[in-house]
Amino acid sequence: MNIREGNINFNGMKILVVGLGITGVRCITWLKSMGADVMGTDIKDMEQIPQEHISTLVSLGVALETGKHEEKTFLNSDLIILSPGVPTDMDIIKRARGRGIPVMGEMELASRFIKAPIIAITGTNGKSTTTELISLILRKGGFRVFTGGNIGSPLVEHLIDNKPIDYAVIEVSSFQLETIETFSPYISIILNISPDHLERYRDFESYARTKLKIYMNQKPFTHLILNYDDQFLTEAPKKEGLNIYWFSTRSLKGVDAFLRNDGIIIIQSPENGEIRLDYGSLPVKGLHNAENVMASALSALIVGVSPEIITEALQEFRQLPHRLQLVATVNGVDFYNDSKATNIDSACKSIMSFNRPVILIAGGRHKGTGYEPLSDASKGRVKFAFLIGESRELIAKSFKGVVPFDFADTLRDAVWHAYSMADRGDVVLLAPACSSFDMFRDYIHRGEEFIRIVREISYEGGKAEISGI
Ligand code: UMA
Ligand code: ADP
Repeated sequence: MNIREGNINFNGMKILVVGLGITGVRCITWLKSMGADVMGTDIKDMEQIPQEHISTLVSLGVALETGKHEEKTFLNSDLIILSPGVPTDMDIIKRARGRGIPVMGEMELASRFIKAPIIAITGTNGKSTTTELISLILRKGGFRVFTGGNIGSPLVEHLIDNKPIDYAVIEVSSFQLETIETFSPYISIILNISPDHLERYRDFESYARTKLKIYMNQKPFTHLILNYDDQFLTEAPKKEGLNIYWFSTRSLKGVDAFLRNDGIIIIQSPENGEIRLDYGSLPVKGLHNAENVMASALSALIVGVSPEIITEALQEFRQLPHRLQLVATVNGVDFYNDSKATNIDSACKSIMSFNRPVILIAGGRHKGTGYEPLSDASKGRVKFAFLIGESRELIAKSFKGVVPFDFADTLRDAVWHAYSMADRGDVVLLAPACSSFDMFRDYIHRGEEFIRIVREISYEGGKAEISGI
């Protein structure tokens, strides 16, 4: 079997797609259109899989196995494609590999057929923001762009669209990187690496090493953009022949993009000029977003977008929902929704973005990482914390004696209590540091609930001075 670029013959090939989420359904749709004999399997029962997925698959005439993964289904295949959420170390997958059956992830599969250069963004935090920033700048610069990957549309979506593009700008998760073999971006970015997903990885090292796979297959003279303030990245083994660019919010020397003490960002690309930006005048806030801006501007300079267009696009960019999003100001109290702060580092960055008292709402499903850094970041900044969800006892252990806190049984209780103790000028911040699955469908559901409760407060809170809703 040869499924390398240009040499494809899926006709009659028996392909098993594992996982019937968005990735599985879109993979199956494309593979069917290429003439493959596709089957889908999902560990969930039929009724638990979204109805629209099942309808699509039934209308495509695809054989389905649900509620189980049978060994014979795997061993009878010519090729197995995994969705990112499927653990790659399952016995059944090992046995298939042992029989010589190729197993690959959707990103690896799709990237083999994509002709346009890929700009790939990974990191523990900031991937979606940076993916959207780069896409906006490139589009403003006149390029045709596909935006996708972990941000929501699997890469295979572009193969289904089949529209001409100049660049594929894709967010790449560590799960997707686990199964790459030849995936080779033109520009890759690693924004940062901090502990996350320890429910899937043995330890921090194995999670962090997976992130480095993003540049391992890159061709000479292609580009790699890294965070100079991240020790794991400065010490990581590099690949010979790549153009490496560093950005920093702490160092002024030895880097290609930096933030000066006066708030001016300088971004230099040896070939394509320099940008000076008054960071304070941009709509995005916080040191972490300065990093995202630097990484985005560096990639845009590399592909030849002019400094003027980059500056214009950065001025236009609006914070994505559920990321440090100002929801409303009620009687002088600002409510910020950072529901996407699903790990410790992003929640710390969120808290540190404010130089006024914060009433924090944190907690949710524990992801295996200790809360001491959260307690350190909160010290002196968080005047009170309301802890919710499964992890509240664990967080409480770290906060004890450092940050005053109380438990709340629901998000609604937490937000109302937070408001009742807030003074004018305070911030009520939802930055959970945990995933949402104990109480909500996902982080979007959690963020939307927060917004709904803030709305309730602004309506019921008497004669409120309200802005933002
Ligand atoms: N499943 C099995 N067998 C298993 C495990 C899972 O059949 O052993 C099934 C589940 O029952 C479920 C299906 O697989 O029905 C779900 O597949 P999936 O988890 O890969 O989810 P998708 O809907 O395909 O979405 C995936 C990404 N999800 C994950 O990586 C968990 C989405 O990222 C991504 O947007 C989408 O592909 C398109 O590329 C989400 C995410 O949470 C947002 N990502 C993690 C993160 O950002 O931290 C990595
Ligand atoms: P990802 O796609 O990697 O989850 P997002 O852009 O969706 O990243 O942001 C996720 C969370 O991380 C939000 O809480 C956001 O405020 C925070 N964040 C964004 N950029 C960074 C960064 N460079 N470093 C740390 N935290 C960040």
